[in-house]
Amino acid sequence: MLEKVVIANRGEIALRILRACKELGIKTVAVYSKADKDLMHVRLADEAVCIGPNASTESYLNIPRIISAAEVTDATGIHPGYGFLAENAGFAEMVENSGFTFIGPKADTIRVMGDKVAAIEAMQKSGVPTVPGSNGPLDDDNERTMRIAREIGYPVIIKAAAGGGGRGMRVVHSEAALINSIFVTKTESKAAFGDDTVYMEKFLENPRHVEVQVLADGQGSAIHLYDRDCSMQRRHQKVVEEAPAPHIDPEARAQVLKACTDACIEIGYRGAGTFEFLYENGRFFFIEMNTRVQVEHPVSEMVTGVDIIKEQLLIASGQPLSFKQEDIEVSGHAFECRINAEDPKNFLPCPGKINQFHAPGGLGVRVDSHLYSGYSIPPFYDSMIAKLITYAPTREEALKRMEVALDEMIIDGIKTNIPLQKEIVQDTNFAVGGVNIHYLEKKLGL
Ligand code: MV4
Repeated sequence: MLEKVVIANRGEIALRILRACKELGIKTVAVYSKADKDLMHVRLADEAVCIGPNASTESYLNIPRIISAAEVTDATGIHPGYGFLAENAGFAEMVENSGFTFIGPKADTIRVMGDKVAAIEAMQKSGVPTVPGSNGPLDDDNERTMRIAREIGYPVIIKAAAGGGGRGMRVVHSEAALINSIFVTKTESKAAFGDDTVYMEKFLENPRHVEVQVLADGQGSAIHLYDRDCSMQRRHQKVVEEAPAPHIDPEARAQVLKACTDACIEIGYRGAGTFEFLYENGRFFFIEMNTRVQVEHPVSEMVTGVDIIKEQLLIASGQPLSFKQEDIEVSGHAFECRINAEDPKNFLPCPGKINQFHAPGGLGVRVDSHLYSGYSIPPFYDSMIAKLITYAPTREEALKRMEVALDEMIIDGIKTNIPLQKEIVQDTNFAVGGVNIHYLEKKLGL
């Protein structure tokens, strides 16, 4: 078993990882920037090391400082959380080469999934359904490119192989615009990622974002924890997530879940991961794989009873998965509202001091947050300050529970998006379930 783990992250996920380590009897090392000395998990960790100034480039993204912190504390493993270095293959490699356990997939797996063209190719080989597209990079043979687009049918979307999460993509509606759009996407991609490889897909106009959570031990076993719907988003930032995804065709679901676990075994996947799909007209289309634990993992935990972070730690400790797919049942329904320190009208970040924090509670209410009364939210990092999660036997009850919990939550001293979340949970179309990825932006009049 891992003996001592460096938590290479901050905020709510650092606290979440700390709790899982404590339950498993693993010692913890918090690494923090100057601005983060008052974080809750820094107080609760067995040891804490300041790794640099406020800027994340000099602290949470500074690989040598994080590895040094592991060295000076005699840690055995490093958990990257999400964001920061979580999907940096070079980091994973350096962690392992320095003699520590990276709590995540092999560096090579992270590298393959970071290259969206390679990821799609790997998935197709394993029978995961993908979006009709170029199946490989576009080259400078314009005739060939135009032929591919014609075969797929307009609109098409040009995506950067090094992109993902909504960065480096462009929709093309006609052949007249195709070649220039590819040129612009390549130029932007080169500037942003240092790589101008692009590929083409059919542009799906009104899909939902449905993703599948998996756990694999890298020793031949893989299971899924069903699906989540994350369609309620604005500018590629998820706002509300739920599990399981509502109104999914049962046959398509069974097929895609099986394909995901098959793919994990085929590629020798290790750790927690997420297969991202677009879901339209009863069909799933793979777009990307995330090789980290995700912000929204709690909704899957609530409906399956599996502690995803504990499983990450057990897998990284070399233990085979202790359960089989048949042992995992999905029961009930869960929602997660992301609570951000931001102006609910213009979405600008609102850091500052929390005079009073009151977390809602009661049956089926979970709050994953590092907040406490008197804490000051620094202006240097992401504005997400809490995740409010509700669970109930039915979707309807879980949604009502969220409405009540949002009313009870007090975050005094700064502006938050709680008013927006209240609007969303009272939205009649959201109550029915199954709204698409454009719903929130349209509702907000963007
Ligand atoms: C797409 C798409 C439509 N068709 N691909 C955006 C984020 C990145 N992960 C992939 N994205 C999209 N890819 C095809 N072929 C629409 C989006 C998209 C989107 C996807 C998921 C969640 C929110 C989104 C918002 C805008 C566009």
